[in-house]
Amino acid sequence: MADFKTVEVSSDLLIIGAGFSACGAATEASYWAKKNGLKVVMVDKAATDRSGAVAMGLSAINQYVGVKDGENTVEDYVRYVRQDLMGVSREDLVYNIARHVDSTVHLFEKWGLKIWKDEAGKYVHEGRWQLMINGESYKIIIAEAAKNALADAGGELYERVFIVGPLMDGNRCVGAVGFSTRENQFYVFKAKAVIIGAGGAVHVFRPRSVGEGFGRSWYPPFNSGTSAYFTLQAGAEMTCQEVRFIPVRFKDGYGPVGAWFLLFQSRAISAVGGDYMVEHVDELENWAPYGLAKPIPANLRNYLGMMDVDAGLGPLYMETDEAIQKIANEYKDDPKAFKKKMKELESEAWEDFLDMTISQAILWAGLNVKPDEKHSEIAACEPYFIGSHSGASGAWVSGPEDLDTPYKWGYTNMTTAEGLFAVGDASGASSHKFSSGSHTEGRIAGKQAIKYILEKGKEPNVDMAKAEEMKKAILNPLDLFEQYKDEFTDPEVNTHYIMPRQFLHRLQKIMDEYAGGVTSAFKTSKALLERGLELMEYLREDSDKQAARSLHELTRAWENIQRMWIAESHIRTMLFREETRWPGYYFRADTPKMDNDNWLCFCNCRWNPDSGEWEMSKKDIWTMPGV
Ligand code: SFD
Ligand code: AMP
Repeated sequence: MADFKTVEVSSDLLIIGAGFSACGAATEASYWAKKNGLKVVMVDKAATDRSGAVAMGLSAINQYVGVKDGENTVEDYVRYVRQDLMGVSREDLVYNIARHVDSTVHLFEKWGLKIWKDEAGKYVHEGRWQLMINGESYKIIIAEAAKNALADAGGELYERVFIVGPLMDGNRCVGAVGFSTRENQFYVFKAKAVIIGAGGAVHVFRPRSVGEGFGRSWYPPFNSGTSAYFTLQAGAEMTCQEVRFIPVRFKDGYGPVGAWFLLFQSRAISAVGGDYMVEHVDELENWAPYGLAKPIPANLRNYLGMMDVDAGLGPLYMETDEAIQKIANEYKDDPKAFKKKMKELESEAWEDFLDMTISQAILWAGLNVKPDEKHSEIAACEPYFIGSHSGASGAWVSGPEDLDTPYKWGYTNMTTAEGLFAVGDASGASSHKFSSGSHTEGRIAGKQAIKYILEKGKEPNVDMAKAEEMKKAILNPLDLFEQYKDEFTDPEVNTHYIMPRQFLHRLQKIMDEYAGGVTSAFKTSKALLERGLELMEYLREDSDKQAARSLHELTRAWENIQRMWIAESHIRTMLFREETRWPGYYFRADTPKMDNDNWLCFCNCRWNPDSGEWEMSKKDIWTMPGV
């Protein structure tokens, strides 16, 4: 076996990930841990300052309810999420986050985040729920608060440690194992409670950007499905694994469109100039009641655009020039004011990208795009798993104590595995949390996990023989390479192993062609899904044949395995749900209609660690009384 030192780290609470939700958890848990003499440890595969979805920054805070200004109520937000997710949301979780999210945003501002204000000192809204920010350093600000809180409570932060999977004592999660991405060290983290906040998953499906563009995607390429793998391996129940997210973005640079649609009130059109939201309005009746209410759900907005693409009317364009001209025209009688407004709009347009998707600005510059002169191409991206945005995949977690719901078996945000909490993209059916809501959910779970430790926490009973077994399996790709590398002249072509990149391409091909990826125009069917599952079996058989030359490739190999698991749960859940509910995310051609009588429910899945079998189930939707 490769020579790796085993490092043991003990704590009361282990937080996995140091993204938005985990930073929220660390900030809040540290406060309560300090009061109670408990130790918190946070661990991330990258560096907290620039890790996860917000690494490059963001240009807006997408969840702010604005209760203090009387702008909206928490119940309004519950209605909004119900509508956007075609009726399928855990309203208790959405409500719980929404009632606390404003205080999180106020903390962000206190910590130094610049939120745009108008002349009257009020926040500038991008849309009803969204606030404009100067967000290039958003992640650094939130990371600083988490690191300070941890340090103040005597906690520890481990960076560049890749977490592979959970340590279990029966149904109780007692820690995690992983390895350093920089040194030959294997880590065994022991804890009385664990919070998983390691984000969603990308590159499960074949991306649009391949070849020299490989690695470009809307979602951060380093979130590989660790959260879902972790909770699945722990035997926890999952929900909405079929609800992937497909954002429409500026093509190839993946720049955001929210500011264009909401702030600049722009239209999107087909190549022949039609506004697909107007031309296909009749189609929305097929998706009533959701298709007929406002705002039209994100998947339906996608779908109407896809109808044009399917009809050969692509490319689609964002009418940036028209939108800018329309706003500036209000000043047309005053040439000086007009010029000033145009300059201001132009710089806002560029800042939107420079705050969060710098490569889109570079691409625009490279293609000589002037947004005020010419429209710009948009397209639907490949599918991603991001339960905190407009997707919904993640673990099935216990609801808040004070609401009378059928979803309570423990502490808020605890999964069905004892002592294991899930937050952000890791927790399901509570979409539209975004950055602020994910941090809020982290705070909620951080406080609850400390409560759990104080009331029910036990010394973690970690079987070190089992941990050693896991070490051997985790380092296997390095051993395999060493053992067989000299048998062939090309180290990447070998009958004994495959390289992580080759394995990834195989996974992506299966998902793309059978599970409704880009080249299948996001369509699938029972027959395709069943064939996809068959091929996944072969892929799984080969998953322990991956070889790695370095720590870098070892990371890639384990990211692949995590992706393979989220992929399988996705296929199985799409197969289970015999209807089409979210056209624009995926379309089941053999069950093309929404079927509220049978499928207005959650579809849950669980991998049973004892039998190795998958269990599928339906769960009722609880609707908030009076909302
Ligand atoms: O509008 C391991 N999001 C936006 N939210 C907003 O509020 N405003 C916006 O402007 C947003 N835009 C946006 C957004 C997301 C993305 C991808 C883009 C644009 C391109 C949503 C938020 O970013 C999102 O909701 C939160 O970030 C979710 O938080 P969380 O904690 O669930 O995920 P994370 O922040 O990505 O952090 C994950 C962390 O886990 C680490 N990690 N650590 C150890 N071991 C492993 N094996 C690990 N695997 C992953 C990561 O390094 C990371 O630190 S808009 O354009 O849509
Ligand atoms: P996006 O950049 O698409 O992620 O959008 C940012 C925010 O604006 C999210 O909350 C979206 O749901 C919302 N949004 C984007 N476009 C629209 C639209 N056309 N109508 C309503 N909401 C939108």
